[in-house]
Amino acid sequence: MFESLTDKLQVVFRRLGKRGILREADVDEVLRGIRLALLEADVHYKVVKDFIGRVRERAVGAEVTRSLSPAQQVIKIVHEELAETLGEPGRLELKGPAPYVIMLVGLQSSGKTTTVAKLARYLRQGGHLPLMVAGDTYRPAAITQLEVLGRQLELPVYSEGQHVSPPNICANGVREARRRGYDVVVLDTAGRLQIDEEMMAELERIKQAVKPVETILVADAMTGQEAVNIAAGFHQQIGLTGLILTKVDGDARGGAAISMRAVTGVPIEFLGTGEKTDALEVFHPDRLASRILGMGDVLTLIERAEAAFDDEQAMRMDRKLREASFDLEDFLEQLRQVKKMGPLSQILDLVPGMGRLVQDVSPEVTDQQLKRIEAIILSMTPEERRNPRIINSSRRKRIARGSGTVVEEVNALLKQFRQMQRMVKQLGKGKKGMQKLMGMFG
Ligand SMILES: Nc1nc2c(ncn2[C@@H]2O[C@H](COP(=O)(O)OP(=O)(O)OP(=O)(O)O)[C@@H](O)[C@H]2O)c(=O)[nH]1
Ligand SMILES: [Mg+2]
Repeated sequence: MFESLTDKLQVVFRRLGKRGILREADVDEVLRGIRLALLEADVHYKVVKDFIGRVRERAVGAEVTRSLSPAQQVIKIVHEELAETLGEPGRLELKGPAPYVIMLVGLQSSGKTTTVAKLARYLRQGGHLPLMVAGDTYRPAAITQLEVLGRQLELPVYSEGQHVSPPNICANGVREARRRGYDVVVLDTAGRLQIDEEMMAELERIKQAVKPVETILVADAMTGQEAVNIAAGFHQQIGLTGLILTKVDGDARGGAAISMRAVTGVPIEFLGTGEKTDALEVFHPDRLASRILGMGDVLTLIERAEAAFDDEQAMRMDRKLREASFDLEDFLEQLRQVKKMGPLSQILDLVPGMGRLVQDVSPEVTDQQLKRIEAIILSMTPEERRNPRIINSSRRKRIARGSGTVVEEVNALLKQFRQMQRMVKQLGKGKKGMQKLMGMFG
């Protein structure tokens, strides 16, 4: 699922990545791309409109964070807003006196019966004693299907055959659970091809009879634009507390997930990721958002960059660079910031395109080089660091000895530093110190 949406967004972001500075027109272009990608993934147009509006507002008015590039900033905003749209992490609300009743509803073949078994299994793992109730009397095979699953899992199923009304079966099931000490009851209900009055009325009666703590809509992730009407319909008529999306392992375009949560306002609790009873994932909006954007790695990098660089420090460096008063002390400080982000090899791997560029360089070598550069600078006196011009040949020899390196390496570093200073002056404003430095190593 989400593959094509992910591909399209990647194209949008790749184009963005090449921009040094972000103008309003760039933001608009990116947003057009995102909008199109979401619509093509079957996200409801109203949801898309809302989403784009929020991203735009933040992207245009965004305070410049010095630790991130403009492209990174937009990706970060899109990611956060997407996670926000997807809601909170899934959590079953089992509150009040036991037994807690969880009622699953949904259209035909959406995966209700399978999900009843998945949930029962999940609950047992969490230390609960679940009882499944066969509340679908319309299809003869439905009861058998649940009983088979119960036997597979060695979990109890309550059924009364086909000739008792579903509200009665469900109420009896809950009574049975209370009598025998089961603390959670998971109800399977009948599905219809589409929403109809009769089905809704019966679900309503079941709800009245058993007072569920959770009424969860089980919906097929493959449902396209229809998803919105289905979710809204169920929510208006019987009142939902949560959603479970099934068949997420299929090739759905993913729009349903984004839309259904947005129109109902109830959380997505779980994702069904396969036919087997262990194929159930607790829902995490930020993880799904990363998956949709296909940018897990970039997001990790953004987080690390933010953690490693505080804004104040970045601002100070920026000022120094502009005033060309950037010296080896500052260089050392920047080096240490880069090191805080993790081994250089890993950082480079995380930067799109970079991993491929430096494939030939052994990662140990790069990190080793960083350490040697640090040792060289540390062997200088503060005076030398502030004013590298004074480092004559006898000082070079001393520094090489002190850092366990050779004079050639000291020379190379000083040359590199002079080049950098020149480059900094040429670049002037605009680009940020950090990026310039990263460029040195790239
Ligand atoms: N790949 C995949 N298949 C699933 C998933 N959940 C359910 N299925 C399959 O979807 C089909 C329908 O599942 P059921 O659990 O019988 O659906 P239902 O909503 O109970 O159907 P009715 O009772 O007829 O309304 C079955 O073949 C399941 O194996 C899932 O997460 N992934
Ligand atoms: Mg069923």
